[in-house]
Amino acid sequence: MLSSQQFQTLFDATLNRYCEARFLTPSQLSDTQWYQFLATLSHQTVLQHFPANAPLANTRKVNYLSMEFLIGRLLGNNLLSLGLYDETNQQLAKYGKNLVDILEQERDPSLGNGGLGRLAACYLDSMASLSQPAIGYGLHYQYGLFKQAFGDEGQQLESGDGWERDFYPQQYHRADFRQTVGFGGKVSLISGDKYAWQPEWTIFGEAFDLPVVGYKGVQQPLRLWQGYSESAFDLATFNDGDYLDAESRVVDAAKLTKVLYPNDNHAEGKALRLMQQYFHCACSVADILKNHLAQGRTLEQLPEFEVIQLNDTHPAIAIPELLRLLLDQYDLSWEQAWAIASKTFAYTNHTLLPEALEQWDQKLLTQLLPRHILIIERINDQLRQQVEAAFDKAEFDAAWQETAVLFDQRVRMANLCVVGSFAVNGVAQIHSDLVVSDLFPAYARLFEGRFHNVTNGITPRRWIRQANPKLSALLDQHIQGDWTQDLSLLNQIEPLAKNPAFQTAYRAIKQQNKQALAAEIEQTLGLKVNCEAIFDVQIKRFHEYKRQHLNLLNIIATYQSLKANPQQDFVPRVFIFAGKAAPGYFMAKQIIQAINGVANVINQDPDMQGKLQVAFLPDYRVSLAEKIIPAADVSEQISLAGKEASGTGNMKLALNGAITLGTLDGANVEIAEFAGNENVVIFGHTVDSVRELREQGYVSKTYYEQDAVLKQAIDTLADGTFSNGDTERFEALVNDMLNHDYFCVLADFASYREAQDIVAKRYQDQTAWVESTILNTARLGAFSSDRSIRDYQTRIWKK
Ligand code: GLS
Repeated sequence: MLSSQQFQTLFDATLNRYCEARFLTPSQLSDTQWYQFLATLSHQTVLQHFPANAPLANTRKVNYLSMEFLIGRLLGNNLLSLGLYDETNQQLAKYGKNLVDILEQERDPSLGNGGLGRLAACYLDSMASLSQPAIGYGLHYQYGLFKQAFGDEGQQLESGDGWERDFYPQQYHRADFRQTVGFGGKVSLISGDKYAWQPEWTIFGEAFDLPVVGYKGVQQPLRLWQGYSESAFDLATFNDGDYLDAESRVVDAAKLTKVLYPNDNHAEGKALRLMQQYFHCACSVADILKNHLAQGRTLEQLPEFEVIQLNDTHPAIAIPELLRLLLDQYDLSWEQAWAIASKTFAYTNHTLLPEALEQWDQKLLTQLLPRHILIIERINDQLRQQVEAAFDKAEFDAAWQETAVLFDQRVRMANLCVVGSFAVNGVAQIHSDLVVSDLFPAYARLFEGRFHNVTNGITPRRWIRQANPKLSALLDQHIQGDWTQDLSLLNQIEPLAKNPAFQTAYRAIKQQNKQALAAEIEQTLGLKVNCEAIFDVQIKRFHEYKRQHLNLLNIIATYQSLKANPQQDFVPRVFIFAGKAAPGYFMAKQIIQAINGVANVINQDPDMQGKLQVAFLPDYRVSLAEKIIPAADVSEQISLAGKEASGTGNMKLALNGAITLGTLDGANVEIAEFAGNENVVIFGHTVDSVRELREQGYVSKTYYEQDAVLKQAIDTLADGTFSNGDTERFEALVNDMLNHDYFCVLADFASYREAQDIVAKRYQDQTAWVESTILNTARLGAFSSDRSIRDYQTRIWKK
């Protein structure tokens, strides 16, 4: 580590060089240039002065394969981890600059969609902080998740998010770590279990390493692969005179890592996506094997030293890829290869939604990966024998229907993962239980001991220390020990929950954070919000199961009630939304547009000023989340029970002192358990009662007909009140709610409104409210991603 003096010297020398190269003096540097300079300085400091990871005795090295790493801005986080945040600020002050402003210059590398990608980033942070040897493997997308804006009619507009990957200062291009990846072509049997694959075309993958800097820990890489063509022209084809076709291969390679698929909880059955997945896996598996063998270890020792953790099914093709290499390149028998692979992979399931469980068309897979399909068929045959042996004749059909990897001309990737992994885990207790009871009961019988739970977590470095510096300073004052490294220490503030001085301080911080967010809202939307109001926050992807439209119906009903009865005793509210919808997800986009339509009317109504306001901030991303979360009073976690695997925003918000208003879904269940039922507000149907509702034949219209408040809310959505008289704009959404409503919004409406009343009543007693929010911070230390990583170490990665 650098001493303060050493850092100062390095800072001055690097700044001199940076300025000289540009013929500028420090006072002439723009904020963007200051950012570039600092990012380069921080990157060099990490590589030259921060220790790389060393193996641990009792856990294997983790190779974390994920198509998404939603890392967010790195500079601030890295300076904090290096212990150089304050020093840097002091150095900058000499030039009249402020670090917070400079950090705003960094573009978020948005290389993920939502919770799944952000979880991967939190886990990299925790693994580096705990010195768990690990490497993240992902793709170096040119465009991350699209930028979101809103059109005149409140509709979502998408544009490309160029994060200028080619100029990103905090990465290292390792052109020497080059892999060749084949596609298409023919397969021929050599002998025994060995085949030869002659791909039709090949492309290169080159690595870009972004160092992940652990808090007072070590640094290790996030390795992102980028696609290149073998050469500008495939010369053989060129000589044949078919050079136009040769050129099209060039496009294919560049296209491969051009853009992140913008889907969350939804599988896209496109060939390009499958190619991305295979490219990612082929590069990563080859790299893992190369590194393993370079240490003088045998192939048989692979599972002893390495684990390949599959972040959902997106990297599932890594399983047949490893088998292929072991069989065809290293001449192992099927039994030997299987023994190695099946002890190396572990799979995390992140969703039960059927539309998100990937299945590939067998024909497409055969065309693109002819050797892999043979391996998958072999896995399927082997599995069939196991299922035949374990289930009697009467049970077999049902068991096979659930467990088969190849079924109905489809390759079921979740099944491939379960069969090919030694451990499978869900991401919150209720979700892990449902994986066993609803998704894979036959597998649970077949592979006893394979299924686990590891409840998700979030890194306290980014989500408290960095995002909420004021709260962090208060915690520092009152907690013995470094809570950033051991979040269970937060329980030391529990005895202070009733302490008036502590309450005042805690509340003042929330108020200041609300003011900062209010300034952001005003700057972005031109809307002045009332900081005395409850800041009620729903920030996440737009998805019907997350039910932003339930929130919206309550807002409309509240508006109508205030219009009808302006004198009522009302606790002012600002409803804050942020989130993106997949560009192809029509219904989610309708919900976005409807919220904007309602916001427009309410915010312009003079009767509502300071009472009821709706702020929908565009372009939700990590850096925006960091601004909203510390300012929230209420955290909306209102998915239909059984649909949200875990959630992680719920953890960030609660730890920063927001009260969870939620259903018994995902990690809400555990949040309620730890915080205490009196410190959350739970409503709505449970997993069991949803089941009953469906069995009885759920008819949403009955609720509409029997509840005048609900009816009026839906009717005004339909009658043009919120769409400038356009009665068609929200037709699809209204029709869906009345005639379909798969996610039971109408069934939970009454209960949700009651819960909202409870929130308002509790907020009126500020002393009790603040006590409750303090207890949320004090009691939720278990939701640190450090705890999750320790769970992975003891339950899954152990040697
Ligand atoms: C998700 C789930 O929907 C979230 O509930 C979960 O918190 C997250 C991380 O485990 O994974 N699955 C998914 O496809 N996108 C997600 O955010």
